[in-house]
This record gives sequence, C-alpha cells and structure tokens, in this order.
Amino acid sequence: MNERVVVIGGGGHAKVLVDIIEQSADIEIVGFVSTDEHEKLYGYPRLGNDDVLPAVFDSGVRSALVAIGDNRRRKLWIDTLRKRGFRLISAISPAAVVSKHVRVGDGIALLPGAVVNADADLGDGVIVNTNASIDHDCVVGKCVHVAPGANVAGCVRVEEGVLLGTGSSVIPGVTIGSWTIVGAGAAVVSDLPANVVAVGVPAVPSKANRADQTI
Ligand code: JB3
Repeated sequence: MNERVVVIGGGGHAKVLVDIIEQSADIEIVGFVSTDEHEKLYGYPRLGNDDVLPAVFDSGVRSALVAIGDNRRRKLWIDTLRKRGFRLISAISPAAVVSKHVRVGDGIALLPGAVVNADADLGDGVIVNTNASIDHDCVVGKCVHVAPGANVAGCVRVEEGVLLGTGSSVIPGVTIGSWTIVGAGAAVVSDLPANVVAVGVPAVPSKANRADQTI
C-alpha cells in the first residue's frame, strides 16, 4: 500500500521536494497545508492551514514532508509534527550522490547534484540544496541549510540552524556555531561563533543574527 503524505508548505521549496517525492512509486501526496490560502502546488489540494493537521492525522495520514526553507520554521514544524505522531519523510533526489557510510536524521532534503561524503552525520531537517556538498566526517546539526552551490570541506562541525548561503565555502576542520548565517559567496576559514551573520572572503561576523532574518 502507498504511504500517504501531507506536505507542509506550498512555496518554492515545496515544489522542489514534491518533484523528488513524485519519483517514488510508493508515496501518495494527499495535499498540502500552508499559511497562504492562494498558493498552488502542482494541482494537489490545499487542505487548509495548520489547524487541519489533527483531522488529517485522524483520517489515516501518518507521514509528513516538511517543505519550508526557513530554518527556524522548519525546526518548529519538525518538532511539532513529531510530537503529534507523524513520521517525517525525507526527499532524496536520485541525482544526489550519497556515501553509504553516512548517518542521516529524519525529514532531510538532498537536492539534485548534492554530494554527501563518507562518515558525514546529518541531523533532522537538514537541507543540502542543489549542487551543494558536505564532505567526509562533517557533523551537521538539526535544520541546517546548505544553500545551492555551497561547499563544506572535511571534518567541519556545523551546528543547529546554520544557513550556509549560496556559493559559500568552508575549509576543513572549522566549527560554525548554531543559528549563524554565512552570506552568499563567503569563505569560512576559521571558527565562527553562534548567532552571527558572517560575510566576505574571509568571512567576518558583521552583526548578530536576529530570529526573523534570512539571506
Ligand atoms: O534557494 C533555493 C533553491 N530554495 C529556497 C528554499 C530553500 O527556501 C527558496 O528559494 C526560498 O527561499 C525558500 O523556499 P520556501 O520555504 O518554499 O519559501 P517561500 O516560497 O517563501 O514559501 C514559504 C512557504 O512556507 C509558503 O508556502 C508558506 O505557506 C509556508 N509556511 C511558512 N510558515 C508555512 C508556515 N506553512 C505551514 N503549513 N505552516 C507554517 O507555519
């Protein structure tokens, strides 16, 4: 029997994840829930806002795909859905290259061209976006987003909620503290503290990361 899945979110990231999930013959998308009542997602029904989720669960849908790019909101929904008993499914593109020697959490997204190398450890809700890479022995915390084209070299520790901006790069062995944002194109060549925005080559913390901020 097919696994029935509700999608959380109906924006650009949802489109990309649904495109991947549709390639799995044994998954049926029943619809999506979103905050914007005007959103459309490839003809799937918008079931409503988050208030409908208990009824969706009671109807027998026990799996959810969290498709929200923002790290804080994705974490909120991963934690909430897990408490409510949903299974969190992952979207792993057939065009991603993933070592068999990796440990991955639930609800992760590996998009086309993503590379995850040997002995990497990815927490729940991690996104490795288009053509981004995580190299050997990295430890990547919950709900990190490695944006398109970003490259993380070996033995890097990326703590919870970090955003590595588009095309950024990280040299081997450094640690990036939780909820820090690394700007697009930045080069991280030394440890970064938690909760800062770091930009440039080399990346230098420029200001604190506020909870409502994205790049
Ligand atoms: O850069 C790339 C390749 N992708 C980005 C992705 C990782 O993040 C993309 O370009 C966007 O920047 C972003 O995609 P996302 O999250 O789809 O953003 P946006 O198109 O702005 O849509 C946000 C979606 O999250 C909308 O569908 C909202 O309804 C939904 N959303 C936000 N908060 C929520 C909630 N949905 C539910 N159900 N509950 C919420 O609390």
